[in-house]
Amino acid sequence: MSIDKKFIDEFVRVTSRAALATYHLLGLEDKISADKAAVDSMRHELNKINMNGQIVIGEGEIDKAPMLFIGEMLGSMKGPEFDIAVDPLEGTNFAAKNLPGALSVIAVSEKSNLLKAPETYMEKIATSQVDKGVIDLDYSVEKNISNLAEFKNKLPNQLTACIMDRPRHKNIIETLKKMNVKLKLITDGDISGALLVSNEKYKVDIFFGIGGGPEGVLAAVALDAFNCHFQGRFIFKTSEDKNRAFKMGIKDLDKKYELNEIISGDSIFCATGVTSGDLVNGIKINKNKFYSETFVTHKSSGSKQIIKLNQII
Ligand code: VTB
Repeated sequence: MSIDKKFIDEFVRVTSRAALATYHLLGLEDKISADKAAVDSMRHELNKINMNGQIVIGEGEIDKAPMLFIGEMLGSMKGPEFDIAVDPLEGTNFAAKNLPGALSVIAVSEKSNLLKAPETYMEKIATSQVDKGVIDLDYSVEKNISNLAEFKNKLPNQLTACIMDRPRHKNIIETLKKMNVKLKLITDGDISGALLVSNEKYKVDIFFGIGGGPEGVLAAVALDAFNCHFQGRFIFKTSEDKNRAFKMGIKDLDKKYELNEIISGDSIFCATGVTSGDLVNGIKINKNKFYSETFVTHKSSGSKQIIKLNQII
């Protein structure tokens, strides 16, 4: 079974409308309202689709999130069964400050094919397609960089690594500097950061570091369509985190997830630009119409494209 191509347009509509909903709140330094606008819009649009959709990654658990909570059923309940992961506003800081890189993101798989990621951090590594054993989350930074350089027939100083600029990454960043690897230090938005390895035009060879677990799973769906390499491992700090993950079905808390254990089968990924960034441009409004750009992948058809739309508001 695969996901019918017709659903691409439907999910692009969902993320482009959510991006539009947030557009009006850009630069107001109000992360909560900007996120809420995207969530409300996304839920409204998802419910119009002829599907049995279930949120597996959303705004949190039912007691914490009034909508798009994990387990929530969406759609007309007539149609195929999907697992749905959403990040209605990825980069809430970007939106609140009207900075580049805010996105509205959704990933959809056939039922039971998407990893349910708890709201915790994830250690991640992503590159373009490499031979087995070249890159591994368990290797040192040095080993990954020298292996990648050898694989790409380059020197370490000809490689670029993308990583979130956080104190927790001090050691990785120091090592990369010592090896003369070029850095692309991002302040937020590690879905986009990870996706930069999907095409040479972005000039990023490797993505490293610890960011949100849900964001890791969302990025993995698109990276799977590009046949990229991705591994992730959740990081649980408190016993409460661990219990919650256990209840969600994660038995081995230290497990290193390979891409095919995060997403299997067919999938659709859509990320619409709220503000312009590395992947796509942001929403533009002209009279009664809005223009949107959406980064889209559909695994089974091999479709990978930026869908540009002019829609009536
Ligand atoms: C991460 C990253 C996201 O927020 O979740 C980050 O994956 C939070 O990490 O893309 P910190 O606690 O270190 O800020 C984002 O950057 C979304 O803004």
